[in-house]
This record gives sequence, C-alpha cells and structure tokens, in this order.
Amino acid sequence: MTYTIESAQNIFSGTQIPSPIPATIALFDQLSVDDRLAYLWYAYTEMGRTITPAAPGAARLQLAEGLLTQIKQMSPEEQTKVMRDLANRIDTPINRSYGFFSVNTKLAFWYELGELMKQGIVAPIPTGYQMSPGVKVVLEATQKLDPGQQITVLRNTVVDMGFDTSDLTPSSSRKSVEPVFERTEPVTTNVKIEGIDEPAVLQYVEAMNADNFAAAIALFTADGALQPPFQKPIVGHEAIAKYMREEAQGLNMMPKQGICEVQPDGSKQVKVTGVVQTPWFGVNVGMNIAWRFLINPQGKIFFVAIDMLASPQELLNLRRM
Ligand code: EQ3
Repeated sequence: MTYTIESAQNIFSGTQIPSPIPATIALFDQLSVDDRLAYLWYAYTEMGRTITPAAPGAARLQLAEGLLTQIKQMSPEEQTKVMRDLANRIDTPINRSYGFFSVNTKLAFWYELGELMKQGIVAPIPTGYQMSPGVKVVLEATQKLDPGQQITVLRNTVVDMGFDTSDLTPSSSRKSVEPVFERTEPVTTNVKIEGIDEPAVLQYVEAMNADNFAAAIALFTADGALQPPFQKPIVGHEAIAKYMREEAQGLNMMPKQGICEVQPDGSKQVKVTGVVQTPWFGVNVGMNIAWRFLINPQGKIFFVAIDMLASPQELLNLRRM
C-alpha cells in the first residue's frame, strides 16, 4: 500500500475537536496595531503573576543584540514605531532582520524588550492608555484558556510579527547557529506509554527528550514528515532536522497513554496523548498534546502530527470514530 502525506494527515481525524487557540488568534488579528501591542502587554504581565518565562541565555540574546542595541538608542517615539511596524508586519530593514530570527530568538527578543519596557529604557504602553473593548474581548477569551494554551497564543502571535522572510534567502551573516537550551530538570527517559510498545514511538520520545535529533530523524523514512501544531507538514530528513534544532530543543515529553491499530498491510496507526513542557516555562506549564503516528510495515515513521488538545478531557479520548 502506498501512503501519501494527505492520507496520513487524516488518521484519527475523528478524534479532533476544534482547538480554541486559532479562534483566539483570529480575534487578536482583528485588533488594531496599538491594541495588539497592548493586548500582549496585558496578557503577558497578567500571566506573569502566576508564571513567568525563564530568562533567555546570553548566547541567544546575543543573536538579537544588534536590533536591541539599535532600539535602545532610539527616541521613545521611534521605539514605539518599531514595535508598531513589527505588529504591522510591513517590509522594513528591522522587520526583515526579525523575520530571519528563529522562533526562540524572536521570543528572547520580546522578552528583553519587555524587561527594557519595565525598566523605562524602551517606551512602555503609554500611561493612561484606555483598553479598547476589542482588547477586553481577546483578554477574556485568553483567560478561559488553560496555561499551556495561553502560552501557545502568545508564542504564535510573536512568531507572526515582523516581515515574512520565508521566500527570501538569508545572507550568510544571518545564518546563525542555534544556541542550546540548558536542561535544568532531569529528563524523562526509559519512556513507558500505557497501551503502546511500538519501538519507533518509544525511541522517538527518548531521543527527543535527550535533544538527540539525529537519533530521532533516523526513525523516519526518507520521505517522512512531521506536522507541528497548526502548521503544514515538514517533509524529509533535512527539513525536519532544521526544524527540530530551531524549535524542539529542551522539550520534556511525557506521553501517558495510547492506542495502536495494525492495518492489513502491516502498517500501524498510533495515537498517543500526554503532556509536553517547554524550556521557557519548565515544570510550571504543561501542554496537553496528541501525537498521531503512521508507522510503515518496516517500523519507520512515515508521518507524525502533533496536535494541541482542546481540553484535558481530550487526553483520554483515544477513540477512533
Ligand atoms: C513585551 C510584551 C509583553 C509587550 C509588547 O507590546 C508585545 C510583546 C510581544 C511582548 C512580549 C511577549 C513575550 C515575551 C512572550 C513570550 C512568550 C513565550 C516565551 C512563549 C513560549 C511558548 C512555548 C510553547 C507554546 C512551546 C510549545 C512546544 C510544543 C507544543 C512542542 C511540540 C513538539 C513536539 C511535542 C514534537 O514531538 C515534535 C516537535 C514539536 C516542537 C512540534
């Protein structure tokens, strides 16, 4: 039997229920530029009462240092314009530099801007700013989400800022080595998943928890694909490896249970649910996740989709339907 990525994307599709995350981001996208910046400020500081991200390491901040230094030297009006331009996603030199940053460097850049805003070095949200009804609506929608979903909304809005450089080739000076996230917590090795003894799945989790991306990639077929939450599949070893280096470092994956269905041709469809922690928030925030694997008859991963679950109840929803 030949599989296609399109057919693989549909495995266990009946267990999917719409996530509130894209709906919240759609509300955010309708806000004016100033409201977007204000929303992020309030959402971030409000969240910061209970959970705050870990400070990015010096090596990562160094990648954003050029931009941060430029911004620090600007007048408050110019600083506000830079932030508006970023939220507006227009084509400016600063937005292009930002667009070439990896996801984690974008987050580190805003983390530092937020610190500089608190210290008064970068223009803060103006005192006396009146929250618009639109901002209130998006904040209320955000408050209803669980912490794992809240940080995903924040992350995705930050990642989408700046100029979209996906069709541009970075100059060689812009290609930078992705710094590692130092692991501070002991990682979950010797993975056990109730209902699953498929070696490719267990080895995948062990390799990812050790940031051993070469070992994880070796488990995929040459034409295999990985589909991150709310994204298109990433196809082939090289593209998956690049993605993992940039976005999967320091994750702690704690799969709990799963089901495995053997198909007539010997391939297997596996669904696993569990919790994933990001190095930004460590043990303080768990994201409820499902992995949907298609394993070929030779035991290699042809496809894996990672889905954010709509609610904790979905952790137990392993039905096929
Ligand atoms: C300064 C301030 C506050 C105001 C200003 O007006 C505007 C902005 C933007 C501000 C700053 C905001 C900041 C600093 C926000 C920071 C947000 C952070 C650090 C969010 C981090 C989120 C991390 C997440 C959601 C990570 C999720 C990772 C997952 C789900 C990984 C899944 C994976 C698995 C499980 C695999 O098996 C394969 C790989 C893959 C990565 C897909």
